[in-house]
Amino acid sequence: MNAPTRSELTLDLAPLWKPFTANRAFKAAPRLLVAAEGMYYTSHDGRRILDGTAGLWCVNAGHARPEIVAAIKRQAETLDYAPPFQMGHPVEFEAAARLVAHAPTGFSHAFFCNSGSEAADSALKIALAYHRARGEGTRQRLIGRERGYHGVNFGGMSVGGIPGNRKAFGQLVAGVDHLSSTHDLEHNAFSRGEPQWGAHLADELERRIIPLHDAANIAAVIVEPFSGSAGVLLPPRGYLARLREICDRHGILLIFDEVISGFGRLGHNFAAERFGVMPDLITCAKGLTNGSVPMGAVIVREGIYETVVNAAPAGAVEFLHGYTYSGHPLAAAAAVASIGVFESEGLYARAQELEPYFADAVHALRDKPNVIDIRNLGLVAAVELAPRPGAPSARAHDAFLKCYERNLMVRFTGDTIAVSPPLIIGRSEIDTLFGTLGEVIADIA
Ligand code: PXG
Repeated sequence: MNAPTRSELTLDLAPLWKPFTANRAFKAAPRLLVAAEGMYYTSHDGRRILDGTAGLWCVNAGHARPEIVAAIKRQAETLDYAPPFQMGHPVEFEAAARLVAHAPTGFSHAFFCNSGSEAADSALKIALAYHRARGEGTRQRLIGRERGYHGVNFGGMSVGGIPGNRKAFGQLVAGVDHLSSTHDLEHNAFSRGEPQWGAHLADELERRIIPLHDAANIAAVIVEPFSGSAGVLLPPRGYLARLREICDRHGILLIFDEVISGFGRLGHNFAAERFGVMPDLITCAKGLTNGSVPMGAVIVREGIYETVVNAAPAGAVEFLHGYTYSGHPLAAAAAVASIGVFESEGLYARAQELEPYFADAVHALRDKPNVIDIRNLGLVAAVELAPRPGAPSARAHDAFLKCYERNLMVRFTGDTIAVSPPLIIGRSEIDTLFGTLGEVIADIA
């Protein structure tokens, strides 16, 4: 690998406006990744960096998988692009069939887009179109949850509940309400796996939100099975099942945003299977192509596609929604190859096997200074630190920078450090990951 050293970095950093990044601080001290293979990145200053976050929760099978690279290359040479509207190409159909087969039983159709944000907005629109097609067009309200993250487009941002992501952006989509967050350190700190306390928080839907609006005006509830971006907030035991029951009682669609939780993160194809709770729609992205080519999808339960499609006159476009790059040939080829790798390697079973070891390793950090909570499930974990007085998130930010100096990439949000490695991680790499993180937490105390 020919990674440039820091002194060879002659890039002009000025013209790029970086997303979700402190641009000025970053350009003053850039962190560039120039290559990746398996569990490791190569940094621009020539170091091997252990990928503790599967990129950004997406490279579940590890980097530069030859099968996926070859599929993308082959596809680019054969058919680089085809219009998705009123035209088709074989690989988008193949990708849909693979994805639906990979989805829980009862899911029948996939709608493609290019990101998790687009998947969230597409799912919300499908929910509205479905109710309208059934003659229940009054069902327009959308319910999200505090601290939820459903991307950055207006629909997903509006049902999302991370204050900083919303407050600069005006009126948002009207008619949205939020359930309370389930995160509660007083009751659940240092839970191993699903926390015990808090299933009753789902009852808010029936007790507080439905009476405000009348169920006949509510289209859908959207939640992440576990919140990733907000700092790995796990659902209390029984919570998702209660949400399901209440939605069923009132004809409300339940959408699981599985952009992070899908494709093996919890040791199952989708978190719906891990929790034994089936939503009506699943959004996914990230792991769908192992992070290699942008792609998102909405997968719907049997009956939803038929209802929308059959309500339109013969020959009419039934759902006026889609993207120039819906089902893009390169993305579709990457999805087929990625699902192929996940399945043929039994990668999710491997994640299940590693889960207890991974859990022990993260919970061993319990006595490090300033640690106020540790959470884990599948191959995802979080260590929450006490904020420095007057400087929220500074401590976790320091931990992130110090880990990177020590050749480890982690995520931080607020004062929580999140870890979600590729599912190919080995035990010794788990030791290195949490060993380094533990040293760093002690050093910055
Ligand atoms: N839904 C969920 C649950 C996500 O985690 C999105 C939607 C949006 O996906 P796109 O592809 O539009 O980015 C996400 C994205 C973090 C972090 O800090 C996580 C995401 C994005 C940015 C940062 O953990 N997840």
